[in-house]
Amino acid sequence: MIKCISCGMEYEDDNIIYTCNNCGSILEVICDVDVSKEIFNCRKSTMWKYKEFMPVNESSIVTLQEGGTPFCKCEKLGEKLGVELHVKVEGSNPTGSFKDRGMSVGISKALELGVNAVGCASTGNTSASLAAYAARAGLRCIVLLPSGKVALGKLAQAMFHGADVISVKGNFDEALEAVTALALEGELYLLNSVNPYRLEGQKTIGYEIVDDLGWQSPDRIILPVGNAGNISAIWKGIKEFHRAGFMEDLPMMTGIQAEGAAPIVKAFENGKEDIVPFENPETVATAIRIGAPVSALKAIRAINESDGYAETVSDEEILSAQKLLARTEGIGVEPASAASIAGLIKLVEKGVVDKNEKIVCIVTGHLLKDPNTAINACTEPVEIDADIDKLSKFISGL
Ligand code: AN7
Repeated sequence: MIKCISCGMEYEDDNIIYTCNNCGSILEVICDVDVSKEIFNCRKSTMWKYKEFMPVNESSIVTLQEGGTPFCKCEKLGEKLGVELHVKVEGSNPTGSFKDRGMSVGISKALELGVNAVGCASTGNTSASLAAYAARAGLRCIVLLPSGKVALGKLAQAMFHGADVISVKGNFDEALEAVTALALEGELYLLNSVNPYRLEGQKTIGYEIVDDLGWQSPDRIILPVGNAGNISAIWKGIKEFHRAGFMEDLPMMTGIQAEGAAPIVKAFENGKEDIVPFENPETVATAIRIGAPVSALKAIRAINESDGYAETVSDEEILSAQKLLARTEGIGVEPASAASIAGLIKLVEKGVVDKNEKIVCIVTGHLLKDPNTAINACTEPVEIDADIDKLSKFISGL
């Protein structure tokens, strides 16, 4: 069953529907499961470990064994900031971002619905992931990308997996509007996160964090927010495990946006549930260069219900956090993902995060997604002859 989050209207699972026919609001999949957590014991560590909570039949599952990502305790960085820090490394998914979780469910659902073509608009990672899963399922894939603004690793993936890649003159929000219109015309099955099945995959990040912590909640989960699907999905997952009695406490959901693309932070600061879109969003973190997040209402509710927080970070803070995480803990992430670490640093300084809080930062995509930003942050290597004397002299002079 699918349900409208505003008016409560319900729809059958086999409806191809993205927003409520009655009021236009966004939808969610109702998940009503009664199992004991012991059923998860001894299962392989992928997101399908929690298959009872997934809205697809086992026989239709399209998977690349996504999920089960590293959960790294970061002692050095944590000590520096005075918190217990764990980092959930979503760049370790098959195509290098958390989007794979959503696409596994979304593409499985597409097969159940019998569609021929799938599509999305994307700042990059959604398209890379969709292209791979569509290839695996044998479906046509059409992706609309904001021209000139997609990081090269992601663009290469979308093209290499055989998607029809169209560069749209405009930003992500305009590309999303266009692809949504195509979906409503029946040209393709839309797999942006407005599709509630996508979020059913992504909610497993919440499940895994609780499982990773020995069936306990962290005090706080911090993550970057763009189109706002992920924070909404993770909160949904956490609430489901809480309702199932698998955990006692709940985490404060803390969303971080780039200063130049921060409609959710502005709404949070103004105590509003509605956002005012950023017309010309801009940030070095191109993944979250989004001005009118589709899941804003779910995200703001997640933040408020969980007594969480929303904060902005500057491009400078993002790039500096990206380097800090890479060089202190060995975890390489793309700029958008580093927003979670930059946000943590800022919230510690502001006193919003208490000393000794148990924090999980979600880093959403791999460093190599955006190779140009990584290369630009470094100096070119010096070229030297393969001569031991010259090399020794150079190394001792460093
Ligand atoms: C690395 O690929 O929107 O708040 O089109 O790639 O759920 O949108 C990507 C988003 C964070 C924000 N980190 O997640 C897309 C796209 C990375 C991302 C986000 C994205 P949402």
